[in-house]
Amino acid sequence: MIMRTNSERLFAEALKYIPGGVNSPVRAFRAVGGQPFFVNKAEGARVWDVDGNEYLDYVGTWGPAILGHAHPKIIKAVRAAARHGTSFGIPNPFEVTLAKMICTWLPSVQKVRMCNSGTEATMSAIRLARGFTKRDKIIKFDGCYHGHADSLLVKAGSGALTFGNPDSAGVPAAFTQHTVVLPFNDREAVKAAFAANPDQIAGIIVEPVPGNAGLYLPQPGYLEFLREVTTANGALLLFDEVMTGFRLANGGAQEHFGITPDLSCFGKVIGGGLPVGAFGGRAEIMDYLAPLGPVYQAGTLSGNPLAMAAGIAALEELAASDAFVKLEELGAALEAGMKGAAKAAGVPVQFNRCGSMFCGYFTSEPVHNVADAMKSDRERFKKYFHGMLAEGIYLAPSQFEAGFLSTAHTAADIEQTVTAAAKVMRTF
Ligand code: HOZ
Repeated sequence: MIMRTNSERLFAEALKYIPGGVNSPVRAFRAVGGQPFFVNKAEGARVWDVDGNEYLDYVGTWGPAILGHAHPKIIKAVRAAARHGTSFGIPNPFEVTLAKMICTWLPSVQKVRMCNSGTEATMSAIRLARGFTKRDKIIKFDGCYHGHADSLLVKAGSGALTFGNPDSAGVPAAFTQHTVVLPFNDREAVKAAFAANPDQIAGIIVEPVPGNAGLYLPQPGYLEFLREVTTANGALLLFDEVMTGFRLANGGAQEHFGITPDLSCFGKVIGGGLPVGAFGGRAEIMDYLAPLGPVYQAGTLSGNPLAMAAGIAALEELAASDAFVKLEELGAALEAGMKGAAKAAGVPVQFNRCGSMFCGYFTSEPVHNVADAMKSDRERFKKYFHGMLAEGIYLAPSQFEAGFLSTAHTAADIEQTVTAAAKVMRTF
């Protein structure tokens, strides 16, 4: 029996002062029941709670920790930067270095603007796409989550889907009237939307590998189709690579699938675990941003020296190591192990994976979009989540989130996970 008395005490206190006791809804365990634990320390692939319990972590701070927690090179870089000041609101050299790295590794990105979160990145990129094309409508896909900006909080994934509020209260209908929501992996729906809205669609925003309703992949040719249909209609293609950027490859999903979007959004990995976001793309589009152009976007802490230093250290380490080879090997081992464990236990599971991102759904049918994802047995997921937690393995506390591997995970960790999953699924 795992004791979490310190976490329980802290959560009771947190509930008095913080709505729901958490600063982001997905942390609250409400989809799986129970209470969140409070973390004291994280290192490598593991986190320790305030009661001293150890967990093998597949949340990885929701994606950023691709090198594992507290990577020595990131800690060193942040310490060194902090000695010179934590924020200037004046340009600093780190901004130039990180911008150059992003532009060098992603050929589609000729210029990039830093901000503070993925939400800021997508919100700003949408505004830029509208300003550049002088069109109002955007297409997004059901179950994709692009942060919590008003115009994008329509049929959104992640916590919005988890808690049954995919269209948030507090967003006036007028703010979303220009957002066209379509099913993912459905070409005819996209063609019909363009036909119904001639010369009105500024762009399509898409997570190239949607990771906010669990994880499912684009069907072969689908991203190519999105590229073609946007170009043919004078619209922009926006890749939300907040999760996939520098995770599926140094050049993100666009390198992995060989697609060139017009604009891309980043976050998570490029901040090395510090708060960051960025959006970038073709120079002629990016130059529409203030101070050069008419589209306004700003931020006191944008380009923050600590976040930039952490991001540079993370990307340098990714480039200098065989990280993506290792992540693929670990991912393949996890996938094979989990499929084997499910089969042996006689439990229908769809284990979707792309590189170091994964999700298991408790359904016998393939999952290609959010409607398929909704067929997963969520009562079973709850049992699975708590069973794994009891085995010391921390998965995202929702069926509608992706799992993340890091280079700090080992073959032994995968074996431990598969053994635990087999044990838990045998109790179903
Ligand atoms: N995009 C992450 C969830 N899918 C963010 C985590 C959060 O919302 O707290």
